[in-house]
Amino acid sequence: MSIFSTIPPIRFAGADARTDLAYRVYDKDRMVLGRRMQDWLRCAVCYWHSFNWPGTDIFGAGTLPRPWLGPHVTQDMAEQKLEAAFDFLSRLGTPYFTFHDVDAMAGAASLREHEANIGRIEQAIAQKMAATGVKLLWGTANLFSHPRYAAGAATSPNPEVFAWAAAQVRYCLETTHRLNGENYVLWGGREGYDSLLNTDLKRELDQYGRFLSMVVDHKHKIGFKGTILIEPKPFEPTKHQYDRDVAAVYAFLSKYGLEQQVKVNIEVNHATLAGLDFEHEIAAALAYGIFGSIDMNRGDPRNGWDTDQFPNNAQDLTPAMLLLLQSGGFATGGFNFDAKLRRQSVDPADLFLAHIAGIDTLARALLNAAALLETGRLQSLREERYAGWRGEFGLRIGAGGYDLAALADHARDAGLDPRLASGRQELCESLIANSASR
Ligand code: XUL
Ligand code: CO
Repeated sequence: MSIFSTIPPIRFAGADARTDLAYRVYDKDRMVLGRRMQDWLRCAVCYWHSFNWPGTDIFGAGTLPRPWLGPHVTQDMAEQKLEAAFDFLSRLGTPYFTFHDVDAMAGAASLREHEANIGRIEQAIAQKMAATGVKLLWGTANLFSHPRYAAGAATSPNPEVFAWAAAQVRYCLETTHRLNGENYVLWGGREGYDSLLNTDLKRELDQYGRFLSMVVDHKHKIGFKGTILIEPKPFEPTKHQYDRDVAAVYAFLSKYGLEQQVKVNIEVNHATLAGLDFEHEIAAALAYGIFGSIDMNRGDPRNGWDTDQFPNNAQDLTPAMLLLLQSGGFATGGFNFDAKLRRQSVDPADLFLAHIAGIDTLARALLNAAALLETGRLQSLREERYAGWRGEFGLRIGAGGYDLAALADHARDAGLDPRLASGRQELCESLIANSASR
């Protein structure tokens, strides 16, 4: 029994469903381009917003019924939360969940207590996973809420804080490993600065590189086969976060020799906050070979903070879905709903309605993208645009057949006079606009 027990299991009922508590588009076994919808999307529910957030904001108290929360979370409360979370997950029917160490476990004042409490909840989680078949997409350690992390975790000016962070990551990575998690995420919420005046940026980056190398070494030592992921975000809570976007993460990884070891978890609204399109971040990660997973949400177009809203616009997401499909889909990643309710959404049904809408939005974008790919239009427009590079001249440049002087001489002597060809941008955009799913 939990606050979610009055909600019936959510099933696919098609466009004419008679209840709001049903999927209208997401039909998990429907085949799309040779793969089940569920296997393309690999949806996950996050523990923190869904079960660990009482509906507070910076001006107001909690509004949501979350009887298992309080100033000090006991093991009983943590288990009550777990019961509710898995009741919700099995009714919603998503294959995965994600969690931070402190979301799931009883509160702890010392590292000894922390180690014991994460171990106790791990056992209870393992039992719930076995009973329901729900799997772990990723675990992560919260290295940003406690006051000790106000000046950073790995990038703290105090090495004792670095050591605390190392301990938390060790326990959480090992727990994630034993729970067969498919990835382990590090979001550097405090790995950045509020003022450059008191910050040694080079030192902090070196510390962060050292920390991440230790995490990667430990992963190999314990035989964790999942993917280590960094989640870029430009700012909030700090003024500047070192992992500001995919390109910055790639530069950091390659400086510390970790570009083969670590990938990225791209969050929609973090891209927006960085002034980038979500699909840009996916394309960049694919280009650098570090695409891992996605945190699904959206911001509000009229403000610049992290509102973590559920997605509801399939057309907006279609370009990202095209990239995902063309790259062959997730390896170990998935779509994790890092999204939260609005404070007035106080009914247990609201958490279902939010996730149903988000999942149906993804399913619609998936169908749109698949239908568009099947027509081959976008692919052929793009191929045509680069046709010159597949011709003899283009291939020769690409293969290093000219040095700069030789190419200059050739361009001059051959009297090259290239003409601008249409980019067909409006046509491409109209193909997206008209890709509404059937
Ligand atoms: C914060 C955020 C985090 C990470 C996990 O903006 O997205 O919840 O996903 O720490
Ligand atoms: Co996130």
